[in-house]
Amino acid sequence: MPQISLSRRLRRTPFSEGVEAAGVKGYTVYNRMLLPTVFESVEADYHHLKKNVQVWDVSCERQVELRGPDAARLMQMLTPRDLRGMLPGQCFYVPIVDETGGMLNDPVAVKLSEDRWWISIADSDLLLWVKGLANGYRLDVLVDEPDVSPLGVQGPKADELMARVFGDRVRDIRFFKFDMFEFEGRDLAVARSGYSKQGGFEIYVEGSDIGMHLWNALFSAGEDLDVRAGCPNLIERIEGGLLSYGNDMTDDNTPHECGLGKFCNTHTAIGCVGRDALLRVAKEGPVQQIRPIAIDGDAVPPCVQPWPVFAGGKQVGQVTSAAWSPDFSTNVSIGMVKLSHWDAGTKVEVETPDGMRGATVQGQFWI
Ligand code: THG
Repeated sequence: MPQISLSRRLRRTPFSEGVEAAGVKGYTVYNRMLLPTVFESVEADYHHLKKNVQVWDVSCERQVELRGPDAARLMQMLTPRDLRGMLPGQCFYVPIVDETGGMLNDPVAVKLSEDRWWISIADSDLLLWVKGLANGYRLDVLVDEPDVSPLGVQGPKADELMARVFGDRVRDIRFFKFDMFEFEGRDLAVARSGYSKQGGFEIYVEGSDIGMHLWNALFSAGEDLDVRAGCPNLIERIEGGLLSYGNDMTDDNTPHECGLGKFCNTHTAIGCVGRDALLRVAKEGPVQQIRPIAIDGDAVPPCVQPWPVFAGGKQVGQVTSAAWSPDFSTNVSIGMVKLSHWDAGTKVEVETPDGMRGATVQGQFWI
């Protein structure tokens, strides 16, 4: 197979040295930065994540920082989620939409203070859209990408490992909240969040220089916990229904099609640039929506192009992420399915690269 050539344009991270010493076997590119995808094997990594604790280099979740008197106003322009009740110390999963109501990103918004926010972005160039709005509307706000690199600590033993490095106070952090913790004289935001359903934390590492110090501190403290380097796991995130921007949805989809309607308060999100468009589409309701789909047969190959979903000889959707699940003994997948066929239990066929497979639309994700 051809290799992807490295250069300055493909950014390394403050933790790349540790990731490579840990024997990373595969990378993807995310926000023009390296993101590990495999250490031992996707299956071995999956079993370890569900039993132990892993340290994830998710530096590629870059921050778009908003700083200044108009920061909160700009943040509300970006999303149909009503942010008026959000307090400093909270994180919100927020759909970001354009003027047509199309999804531009699905980041975690972090409210540091009234006039300072981080947008922890998925894989799209959100910085350019945000700078464009700030300048076009002549807002009093600075928009840039700070030297902040999230480090994930995920898995059932995450609390124990984090308490050893940051103290027992980390155990008190509630889901999607953060607090400040000192490491080597630096104050770091530590949130209870992360791209897995196994529980854990994200440390927003401010200053690349301390990256490897923190990486090493976590591995030293967790030797007896069998702490390993890990990464977002394809199987686990499909089982849990965690969406991947660019794979499971694009700017052609509304938040409602993505099942993110619960994170929209479009009527009260005054100022959101996609508000009028979303009010129109939300009134009709979506005609296609993200669904979990179980695909029959043995392990499917990786889904690198959408797989058409058929019923009665007609295309009724597409699968965009799929993997064999050892724990559920089926192929788990995420697809976009038309309203006529999205009810739980609906039988469909999926055209995979190695042939047609029977499949069943599920009522809920596996975890
Ligand atoms: N953490 C941080 N930044 C990120 C991600 C992250 N940026 C990129 C990417 N992940 C953004 N996408 C997601 C997708 C899902 C979730 C978070 C970010 C998520 N969802 C939970 C769920 O669906 O169960 C909870 C959402 C909620 O209830 O608020 O966590 O992972 N920093």
